[in-house]
Amino acid sequence: MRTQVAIVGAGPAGSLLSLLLRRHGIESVVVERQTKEYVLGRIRAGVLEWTTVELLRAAGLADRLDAEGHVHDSVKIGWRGEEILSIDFQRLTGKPMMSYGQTMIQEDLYLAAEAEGANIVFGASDVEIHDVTTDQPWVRFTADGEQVRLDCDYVAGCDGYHGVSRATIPADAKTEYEKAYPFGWLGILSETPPLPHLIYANHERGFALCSQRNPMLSRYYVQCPLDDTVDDWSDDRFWTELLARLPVSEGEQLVTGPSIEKSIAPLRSYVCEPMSHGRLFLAGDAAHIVPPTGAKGLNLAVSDVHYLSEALAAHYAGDSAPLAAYSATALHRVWSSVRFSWWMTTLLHRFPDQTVFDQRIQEEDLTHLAASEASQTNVAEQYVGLDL
Ligand code: RFL
Ligand code: PHB
Repeated sequence: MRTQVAIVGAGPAGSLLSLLLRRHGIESVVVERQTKEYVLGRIRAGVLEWTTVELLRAAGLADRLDAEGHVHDSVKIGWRGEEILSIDFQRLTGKPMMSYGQTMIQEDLYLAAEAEGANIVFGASDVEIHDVTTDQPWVRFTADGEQVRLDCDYVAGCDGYHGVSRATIPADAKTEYEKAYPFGWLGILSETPPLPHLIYANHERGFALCSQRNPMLSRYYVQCPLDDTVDDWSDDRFWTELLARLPVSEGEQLVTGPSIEKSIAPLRSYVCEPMSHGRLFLAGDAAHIVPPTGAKGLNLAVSDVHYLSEALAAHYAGDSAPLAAYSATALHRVWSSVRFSWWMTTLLHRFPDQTVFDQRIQEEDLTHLAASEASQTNVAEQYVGLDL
């Protein structure tokens, strides 16, 4: 089998890349380890930067997003169980944000891929990437019990943090930057009306976040110890803990109900530099991880594949400079999001070794943020993200 670009992984990065390349007349084959149903069952991101919305619109992939996404102009941050500040990013930056679940984006991308005849091989096992430092790279995988060799011009590694692509790059050809945080997020979905705002809460019992998917589907998170399992968290325990951490006026509006999904994710920051090796280009979580506190991971996956698709299109049209610059171009945005997500995480969570002094410093940062429009503008600019 032969194609121009072999894409490993059909998460948001890989499936969107395949569609963006088609718009430039570039062929690709996507190989995905899981089944389609498995990928669609993962509950992850929920907040999109406006650049992500506009990019999906420009690619003709935003009909349902425009019909069903929830545009919001501000976020709230609560602390000490009573104080609340609101950051109005529409007023401060001229840009809103959009609440729209990653599951729905993934469904939209798979529907478009099917309608356009894009080639995605689900259930591909034993994926191996070969000869990326030659001009004839190839990928081998097993599908339906048969080994397949896929020859290509380029390989896009879009297979997430645990994929094979990054591991293909020799240790002496990459530098890895990593920070693990000493806690996780326990997230639940419930078929209850969400609070009208996205609210992040700093509390002595730990961080909490209220978000949404649609008018009858809410998404909530609480910070939890890394060794907790979902069995430690009955619905009752979850709601009691969430209520204890929210500002009282927000908690009064909370509608509780049975959870329909519950999962725990550890928090880490990670960057691999460069994001390329020979003819292999990494995009999305395969190259970098941010803690979800800044809502940046999916947005970075989208901006990476935007840069990569434009660079490949320029290359096939005769200009190879953007492809040579892909890693540097993407990393500029990556580090901006890594820094912001680290800062949000540090400001809002309770660290196990945190003293009362440290807590007062966090509260002072929040008090200052509440009083200073300059500080709010700084946060708003980073939350809505850089222009492409
Ligand atoms: P994905 O989504 O991990 O997809 C990678 C795909 O590659 C497949 N794969 C392989 N395929 C073939 N061979 C192999 N050897 C393979 N190994 C893996 C996998 O099965 C999978 O289908 O990476 P991608 O496409 O780069 O997308 C990244 C995003 O999923 C991620 O950054 C976001 O979900 C992060 N994130 C958030 N991002 C935001 O922008 N806004 C948010 O509000 C937000 N909230 C979140 C989040 C992530 C969370 N978790 C669970 C870590 C909230 C949470 C709780
Ligand atoms: C979500 O809705 O899942 C969500 C919202 C904001 C974040 C992270 C996750 O910072």
